Amino acid sequence: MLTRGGERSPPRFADGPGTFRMPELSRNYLQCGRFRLPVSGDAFRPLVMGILNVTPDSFSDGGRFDGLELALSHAEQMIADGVDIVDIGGESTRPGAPPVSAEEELRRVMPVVYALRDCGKPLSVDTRRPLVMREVLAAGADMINDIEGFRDPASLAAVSDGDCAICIMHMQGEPQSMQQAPQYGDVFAEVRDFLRERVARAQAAGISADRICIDPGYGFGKTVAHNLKLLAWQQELQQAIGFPLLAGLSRKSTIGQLTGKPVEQRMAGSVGAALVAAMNGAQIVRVHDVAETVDALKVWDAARRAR
Ligand code: 9MG
Repeated sequence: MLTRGGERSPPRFADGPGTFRMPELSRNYLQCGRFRLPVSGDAFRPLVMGILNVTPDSFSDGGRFDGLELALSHAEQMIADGVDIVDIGGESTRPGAPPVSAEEELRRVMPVVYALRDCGKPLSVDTRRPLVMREVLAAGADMINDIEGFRDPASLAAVSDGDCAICIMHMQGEPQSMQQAPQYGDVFAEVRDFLRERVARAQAAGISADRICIDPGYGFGKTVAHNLKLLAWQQELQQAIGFPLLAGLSRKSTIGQLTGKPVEQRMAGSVGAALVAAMNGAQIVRVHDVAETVDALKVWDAARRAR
């Protein structure tokens, strides 16, 4: 299949999806602020990023964690359950969600960052606002997860100094309208080319390769068919770019459409999706259900090591 740049989509590995290959990365670790997380080599096992929404209408927890106390007890539980990274978000990214001001986002997120910064786990903040990025990094955050892929030059400038990790995600459109009519010629090639270009820009802005991870952005301007194609080809995507890959499918509408389940009954489907993502080359999975995902990944990791 020819892509716009004339490059062919890579052929699927002969042994098919689900046959794990150790990623070819220039470094065995992701530099994540105060932490170095193994992403390849003997010490590697898939990392679990736990979602800590601090929005009143959070995507799938019905706003139960909008208070500081509830957010902290949720984080404590995730840590007890074996989380590797805590991802704090103060703006809902679900399709159709209205944007919030930077001030409101800071009001939601900052107390949580201050309260958790010595919890022993890397803190990621999911934000697309340069002001929020600067403030949370100054307060001790280790990673910035930007659903806009750092397209705003001010966002790149906000993260270029220091040693925080960055997650560059692909999204077609804006959260408010992205699911209205997503369209691609070749979704694999378009996502790959976008991520490659953004990685190059990040490196040109002075961000070293060991601080960067990529994300196909499941559900962000993509139909179920687009998401499935990316998931099936995800290992090839990771290897085509050569950076650790983060996959977030937890409780998303694709899981709902595949299982026929409402959001509050998507745990098993989400654990299955995280497992498929890890088997297809994700180094990090972003999930709501930490304990269940950790257990599922332990089983797969043990089996892959026995081979
Ligand atoms: C904030 N957020 C919601 N879904 C996400 C996903 O799939 N990846 C990343 N990096 N962030 C996400």
